[in-house]
Amino acid sequence: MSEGHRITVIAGGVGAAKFLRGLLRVYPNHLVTAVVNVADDFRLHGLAISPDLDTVTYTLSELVNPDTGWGRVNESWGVKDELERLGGQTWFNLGDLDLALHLYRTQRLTEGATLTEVTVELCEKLGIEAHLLPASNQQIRTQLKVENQGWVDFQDYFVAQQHNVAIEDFRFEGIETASPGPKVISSLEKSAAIVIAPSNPFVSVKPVLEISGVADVLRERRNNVVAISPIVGGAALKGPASRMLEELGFERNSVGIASLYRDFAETLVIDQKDSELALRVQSEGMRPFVTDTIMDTPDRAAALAQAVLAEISLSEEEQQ
Ligand code: FO1
Repeated sequence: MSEGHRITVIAGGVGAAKFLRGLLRVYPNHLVTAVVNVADDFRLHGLAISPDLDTVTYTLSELVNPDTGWGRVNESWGVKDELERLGGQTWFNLGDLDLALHLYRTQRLTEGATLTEVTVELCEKLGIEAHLLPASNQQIRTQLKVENQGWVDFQDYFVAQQHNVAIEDFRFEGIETASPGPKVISSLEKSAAIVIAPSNPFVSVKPVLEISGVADVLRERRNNVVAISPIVGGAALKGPASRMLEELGFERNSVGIASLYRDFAETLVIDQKDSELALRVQSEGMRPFVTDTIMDTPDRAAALAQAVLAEISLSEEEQQ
Protein backbone atom coordinates (compact mmCIF):
# COMPACT_ATOMS: atom_id res chain seq x y z
CA MET A 1 0.00 0.00 0.00
CA SER A 2 1.22 3.49 -0.78
CA GLU A 3 1.36 6.72 1.19
CA GLY A 4 -1.91 7.64 -0.50
CA HIS A 5 -3.65 5.11 1.73
CA ARG A 6 -2.93 6.85 5.00
CA ILE A 7 -5.61 6.82 7.69
CA THR A 8 -5.92 9.40 10.45
CA VAL A 9 -7.83 8.58 13.61
CA ILE A 10 -9.09 11.30 15.96
CA ALA A 11 -8.56 9.74 19.36
CA GLY A 12 -9.41 10.11 23.02
CA GLY A 13 -8.42 7.52 25.62
CA VAL A 14 -9.44 3.91 26.24
CA GLY A 15 -11.98 3.34 23.41
CA ALA A 16 -9.72 4.98 20.84
CA ALA A 17 -6.70 3.02 22.06
CA LYS A 18 -8.55 -0.28 21.67
CA PHE A 19 -9.70 0.66 18.17
CA LEU A 20 -6.19 1.73 17.17
CA ARG A 21 -4.69 -1.53 18.46
CA GLY A 22 -7.25 -3.39 16.33
CA LEU A 23 -6.47 -1.22 13.31
CA LEU A 24 -2.74 -1.83 13.64
CA ARG A 25 -3.37 -5.58 13.49
CA VAL A 26 -5.00 -5.32 10.08
CA TYR A 27 -3.38 -2.31 8.42
CA PRO A 28 0.19 -1.20 7.65
CA ASN A 29 1.23 0.54 10.85
CA HIS A 30 3.31 3.27 9.21
CA LEU A 31 0.18 4.43 7.33
CA VAL A 32 -1.77 5.08 10.54
CA THR A 33 -1.74 8.43 12.36
CA ALA A 34 -3.64 9.20 15.55
CA VAL A 35 -4.40 12.80 16.49
CA VAL A 36 -4.78 12.50 20.25
CA ASN A 37 -6.73 14.73 22.65
CA VAL A 38 -4.59 16.73 25.07
CA ALA A 39 -7.34 18.58 26.93
CA ASP A 40 -7.28 15.98 29.78
CA ASP A 41 -3.61 16.80 30.40
CA PHE A 42 -2.67 18.26 33.74
CA ARG A 43 0.14 18.62 36.25
CA LEU A 44 0.40 16.65 39.47
CA HIS A 45 3.46 16.43 41.75
CA GLY A 46 5.03 18.86 39.27
CA LEU A 47 4.78 16.23 36.52
CA ALA A 48 3.29 16.70 33.05
CA ILE A 49 0.64 13.99 32.67
CA SER A 50 -1.07 13.34 29.32
CA PRO A 51 -3.60 10.60 30.10
CA ASP A 52 -4.96 10.04 26.58
CA LEU A 53 -1.52 9.98 24.95
CA ASP A 54 -0.36 7.60 27.70
CA THR A 55 -3.35 5.29 27.29
CA VAL A 56 -2.83 5.09 23.54
CA THR A 57 0.95 4.63 23.95
CA TYR A 58 0.63 1.86 26.54
CA THR A 59 -2.11 0.07 24.60
CA LEU A 60 -0.20 0.11 21.30
CA SER A 61 2.97 -1.13 22.99
CA GLU A 62 1.04 -3.91 24.80
CA LEU A 63 2.01 -2.44 28.17
CA VAL A 64 -1.45 -1.36 29.23
CA ASN A 65 -3.27 -2.69 32.27
CA PRO A 66 -6.02 -4.80 30.65
CA ASP A 67 -8.31 -4.46 33.68
CA THR A 68 -8.50 -0.66 33.72
CA GLY A 69 -7.62 0.16 30.09
CA TRP A 70 -5.18 2.86 31.37
CA GLY A 71 -1.90 2.70 33.30
CA ARG A 72 0.65 -0.13 33.16
CA VAL A 73 0.25 -3.88 33.39
CA ASN A 74 2.33 -5.51 36.17
CA GLU A 75 2.48 -2.14 37.91
CA SER A 76 3.87 -1.65 41.43
CA TRP A 77 2.70 1.05 43.83
CA GLY A 78 5.69 1.74 46.11
CA VAL A 79 5.69 5.50 45.48
CA LYS A 80 1.94 5.81 45.94
CA ASP A 81 2.03 3.83 49.21
CA GLU A 82 4.82 6.02 50.54
CA LEU A 83 3.04 9.18 49.41
CA GLU A 84 -0.02 8.03 51.29
CA ARG A 85 2.06 7.57 54.43
CA LEU A 86 3.33 11.13 54.02
CA GLY A 87 -0.16 12.51 53.47
CA GLY A 88 0.58 13.45 49.83
CA GLN A 89 -1.91 13.49 46.95
CA THR A 90 -2.91 9.97 45.96
CA TRP A 91 -6.37 10.47 44.44
CA PHE A 92 -4.90 10.05 40.95
CA ASN A 93 -3.27 6.64 40.77
CA LEU A 94 0.26 6.87 39.43
CA GLY A 95 2.13 3.57 39.56
CA ASP A 96 5.91 3.30 39.77
CA LEU A 97 6.42 2.28 36.13
CA ASP A 98 3.93 4.88 34.90
CA LEU A 99 5.74 7.56 36.91
CA ALA A 100 8.91 6.89 34.91
CA LEU A 101 7.12 7.99 31.74
CA HIS A 102 5.83 11.20 33.37
CA LEU A 103 9.33 11.92 34.73
CA TYR A 104 10.79 11.43 31.26
CA ARG A 105 8.18 13.66 29.59
CA THR A 106 8.49 16.40 32.21
CA GLN A 107 12.28 16.45 31.96
CA ARG A 108 12.21 16.65 28.16
CA LEU A 109 9.59 19.43 28.21
CA THR A 110 11.74 21.30 30.74
CA GLU A 111 14.68 20.96 28.35
CA GLY A 112 12.59 22.67 25.67
CA ALA A 113 11.28 19.71 23.67
CA THR A 114 7.69 19.97 22.44
CA LEU A 115 5.00 17.45 23.40
CA THR A 116 5.05 16.30 19.76
CA GLU A 117 8.78 15.60 19.97
CA VAL A 118 8.52 13.80 23.30
CA THR A 119 5.69 11.66 21.91
CA VAL A 120 7.83 10.67 18.90
CA GLU A 121 10.68 9.73 21.25
CA LEU A 122 8.41 7.61 23.45
CA CYS A 123 6.92 5.84 20.42
CA GLU A 124 10.40 5.02 19.12
CA LYS A 125 11.50 3.70 22.50
CA LEU A 126 8.35 1.60 22.95
CA GLY A 127 8.36 0.21 19.41
CA ILE A 128 5.26 1.95 18.09
CA GLU A 129 5.40 2.36 14.32
CA ALA A 130 2.14 4.29 13.94
CA HIS A 131 2.36 8.08 14.25
CA LEU A 132 0.92 9.61 17.43
CA LEU A 133 0.34 13.34 17.18
CA PRO A 134 -0.73 15.43 20.18
CA ALA A 135 -3.66 17.53 18.94
CA SER A 136 -1.82 20.65 20.11
CA ASN A 137 1.43 21.62 21.80
CA GLN A 138 -0.32 24.41 23.62
CA GLN A 139 -2.16 24.05 26.89
CA ILE A 140 -5.87 23.25 26.56
CA ARG A 141 -7.75 22.32 29.72
CA THR A 142 -11.23 20.81 29.87
CA GLN A 143 -13.40 22.05 32.70
CA LEU A 144 -16.89 20.93 33.59
CA LYS A 145 -19.65 22.89 35.25
CA VAL A 146 -20.86 20.49 37.89
CA GLU A 147 -24.25 20.84 39.55
CA ASN A 148 -23.86 22.78 42.83
CA GLN A 149 -20.07 23.03 42.43
CA GLY A 150 -19.33 25.40 39.57
CA TRP A 151 -16.37 24.83 37.23
CA VAL A 152 -14.06 21.92 38.10
CA ASP A 153 -11.00 20.56 36.30
CA PHE A 154 -11.45 17.47 34.17
CA GLN A 155 -9.50 14.98 36.31
CA ASP A 156 -11.26 16.23 39.44
CA TYR A 157 -14.59 15.40 37.74
CA PHE A 158 -13.41 12.20 36.08
CA VAL A 159 -11.17 10.56 38.66
CA ALA A 160 -11.64 12.27 42.04
CA GLN A 161 -15.45 12.40 41.68
CA GLN A 162 -15.58 9.33 39.41
CA HIS A 163 -17.82 11.24 36.94
CA ASN A 164 -20.62 10.48 39.37
CA VAL A 165 -22.03 14.02 39.41
CA ALA A 166 -24.36 15.83 37.03
CA ILE A 167 -22.79 18.29 34.64
CA GLU A 168 -24.44 21.40 33.21
CA ASP A 169 -21.80 22.58 30.75
CA PHE A 170 -18.18 22.18 29.69
CA ARG A 171 -15.44 24.39 28.26
CA PHE A 172 -11.89 24.08 26.97
CA GLU A 173 -9.66 26.71 28.50
CA GLY A 174 -7.00 27.94 26.09
CA ILE A 175 -8.62 26.47 22.97
CA GLU A 176 -9.16 29.86 21.30
CA THR A 177 -5.44 30.52 21.14
CA ALA A 178 -4.21 26.94 20.69
CA SER A 179 -2.90 25.95 17.29
CA PRO A 180 -2.93 22.40 15.96
CA GLY A 181 0.24 20.40 16.59
CA PRO A 182 2.74 19.93 13.73
CA LYS A 183 1.42 17.65 10.98
CA VAL A 184 -2.12 17.55 12.45
CA ILE A 185 -3.78 19.50 9.64
CA SER A 186 -1.65 18.02 6.85
CA SER A 187 -2.32 14.53 8.12
CA LEU A 188 -6.09 15.16 8.11
CA GLU A 189 -5.86 16.73 4.65
CA LYS A 190 -3.75 14.02 3.06
CA SER A 191 -5.28 10.88 4.53
CA ALA A 192 -7.45 8.68 2.36
CA ALA A 193 -9.85 8.41 5.31
CA ILE A 194 -10.39 9.99 8.70
CA VAL A 195 -11.90 7.95 11.51
CA ILE A 196 -13.42 9.51 14.61
CA ALA A 197 -12.70 6.84 17.23
CA PRO A 198 -15.38 5.60 19.66
CA SER A 199 -14.46 8.25 22.22
CA ASN A 200 -16.50 10.69 24.29
CA PRO A 201 -17.86 13.23 21.76
CA PHE A 202 -17.88 16.09 24.29
CA VAL A 203 -14.62 15.80 26.24
CA SER A 204 -12.41 13.70 23.94
CA VAL A 205 -13.36 14.52 20.33
CA LYS A 206 -14.69 18.08 20.65
CA PRO A 207 -11.47 19.49 22.18
CA VAL A 208 -9.68 18.22 19.05
CA LEU A 209 -12.32 19.50 16.61
CA GLU A 210 -12.36 22.94 18.22
CA ILE A 211 -8.65 23.57 17.65
CA SER A 212 -8.26 26.14 14.90
CA GLY A 213 -8.61 24.61 11.42
CA VAL A 214 -9.49 21.03 12.41
CA ALA A 215 -13.28 21.20 12.04
CA ASP A 216 -12.89 23.01 8.70
CA VAL A 217 -10.86 20.12 7.26
CA LEU A 218 -13.41 17.60 8.48
CA ARG A 219 -16.30 19.57 6.97
CA GLU A 220 -14.45 19.80 3.66
CA ARG A 221 -13.56 16.12 3.74
CA ARG A 222 -16.88 14.93 5.17
CA ASN A 223 -17.26 12.22 2.48
CA ASN A 224 -14.05 10.62 3.74
CA VAL A 225 -14.86 10.79 7.43
CA VAL A 226 -16.30 7.86 9.40
CA ALA A 227 -17.26 8.17 13.06
CA ILE A 228 -17.69 5.19 15.38
CA SER A 229 -20.39 5.62 17.99
CA PRO A 230 -19.15 5.09 21.56
CA ILE A 231 -22.69 4.24 22.69
CA VAL A 232 -24.14 0.73 22.59
CA GLY A 233 -27.72 0.11 23.70
CA GLY A 234 -27.98 3.53 25.36
CA ALA A 235 -24.82 3.16 27.46
CA ALA A 236 -21.17 4.09 26.99
CA LEU A 237 -18.89 1.06 27.30
CA LYS A 238 -16.63 3.13 29.50
CA GLY A 239 -16.84 6.61 30.99
CA PRO A 240 -19.62 9.18 31.22
CA ALA A 241 -20.51 9.68 27.51
CA SER A 242 -24.08 8.42 27.75
CA ARG A 243 -25.05 10.34 30.87
CA MET A 244 -23.38 13.45 29.45
CA LEU A 245 -25.55 13.11 26.33
CA GLU A 246 -28.65 13.20 28.48
CA GLU A 247 -27.42 15.91 30.85
CA LEU A 248 -26.55 18.15 27.91
CA GLY A 249 -29.90 17.64 26.19
CA PHE A 250 -29.14 15.01 23.53
CA GLU A 251 -30.67 11.61 22.94
CA ARG A 252 -28.84 9.02 24.99
CA ASN A 253 -28.00 6.76 22.04
CA SER A 254 -26.36 6.72 18.62
CA VAL A 255 -29.02 9.10 17.27
CA GLY A 256 -27.68 11.67 19.77
CA ILE A 257 -24.15 10.94 18.50
CA ALA A 258 -25.31 11.43 14.89
CA SER A 259 -26.73 14.84 15.76
CA LEU A 260 -23.28 15.83 17.07
CA TYR A 261 -21.22 14.47 14.17
CA ARG A 262 -23.39 14.99 11.08
CA ASP A 263 -21.53 18.10 9.91
CA PHE A 264 -18.14 16.38 10.15
CA ALA A 265 -18.66 12.78 9.06
CA GLU A 266 -20.68 11.07 6.37
CA THR A 267 -20.91 7.67 8.03
CA LEU A 268 -21.72 6.64 11.60
CA VAL A 269 -20.76 3.13 12.66
CA ILE A 270 -23.33 1.84 15.13
CA ASP A 271 -23.51 -1.43 16.99
CA GLN A 272 -25.62 -4.30 15.73
CA LYS A 273 -27.57 -4.17 19.02
CA ASP A 274 -28.73 -0.72 17.86
CA SER A 275 -29.66 -1.72 14.32
CA GLU A 276 -33.20 -0.46 14.90
CA LEU A 277 -31.72 3.06 15.18
CA ALA A 278 -30.23 2.95 11.66
CA LEU A 279 -33.14 4.76 10.00
CA ARG A 280 -33.14 7.45 12.67
CA VAL A 281 -29.37 7.94 12.23
CA GLN A 282 -30.13 8.41 8.54
CA SER A 283 -32.82 10.97 9.34
CA GLU A 284 -30.20 12.89 11.34
CA GLY A 285 -28.20 13.13 8.11
CA MET A 286 -25.59 10.39 8.53
CA ARG A 287 -25.15 7.11 6.68
CA PRO A 288 -25.48 4.32 9.24
CA PHE A 289 -23.14 1.33 9.07
CA VAL A 290 -24.16 -1.45 11.42
CA THR A 291 -21.56 -3.86 12.80
CA ASP A 292 -20.23 -5.31 16.06
CA THR A 293 -18.50 -2.40 17.84
CA ILE A 294 -17.79 -4.04 21.20
CA MET A 295 -14.00 -4.36 21.57
CA ASP A 296 -13.73 -6.63 24.60
CA THR A 297 -10.79 -8.49 23.03
CA PRO A 298 -8.05 -7.32 20.63
CA ASP A 299 -9.45 -9.76 18.05
CA ARG A 300 -12.86 -8.11 18.19
CA ALA A 301 -11.20 -4.69 17.91
CA ALA A 302 -9.35 -5.93 14.82
CA ALA A 303 -12.63 -7.22 13.37
CA LEU A 304 -14.23 -3.80 13.91
CA ALA A 305 -11.25 -2.09 12.25
CA GLN A 306 -11.47 -4.52 9.33
CA ALA A 307 -15.20 -3.84 8.94
CA VAL A 308 -14.59 -0.07 8.97
CA LEU A 309 -11.79 -0.42 6.40
CA ALA A 310 -14.01 -2.51 4.13
CA GLU A 311 -16.76 0.10 4.46
CA ILE A 312 -14.38 2.82 3.31
CA SER A 313 -12.82 0.51 0.67
CA LEU A 314 -9.42 0.56 2.30
CA SER A 315 -8.90 -3.05 3.33
CA GLU A 316 -5.62 -4.60 2.19
CA GLU A 317 -7.41 -7.25 0.15
CA GLU A 318 -9.30 -4.59 -1.80
CA GLN A 319 -6.05 -2.94 -2.77
CA GLN A 320 -4.54 -6.14 -4.16
N1 FO1 B 1 -8.41 6.97 35.55
C1 FO1 B 1 -9.08 6.70 36.68
O1 FO1 B 1 -10.30 6.48 36.62
N2 FO1 B 1 -8.43 6.69 37.91
C2 FO1 B 1 -7.10 6.91 38.02
O2 FO1 B 1 -6.56 6.91 39.13
C3 FO1 B 1 -6.36 7.17 36.81
C4 FO1 B 1 -4.98 7.34 36.83
C5 FO1 B 1 -4.29 7.52 35.61
C6 FO1 B 1 -2.92 7.65 35.60
C7 FO1 B 1 -2.23 7.84 34.41
C8 FO1 B 1 -2.95 7.89 33.21
O3 FO1 B 1 -2.28 8.07 32.06
C9 FO1 B 1 -4.32 7.75 33.20
C10 FO1 B 1 -5.01 7.56 34.39
N3 FO1 B 1 -6.40 7.41 34.42
C11 FO1 B 1 -7.07 7.18 35.59
C12 FO1 B 1 -7.17 7.48 33.20
C13 FO1 B 1 -7.51 8.88 32.74
O4 FO1 B 1 -7.47 9.86 33.69
C14 FO1 B 1 -8.86 8.93 32.00
O5 FO1 B 1 -9.19 7.72 31.45
C15 FO1 B 1 -8.79 9.91 30.86
O6 FO1 B 1 -8.31 11.16 31.17
C16 FO1 B 1 -10.15 10.00 30.17
O7 FO1 B 1 -9.92 9.80 28.82
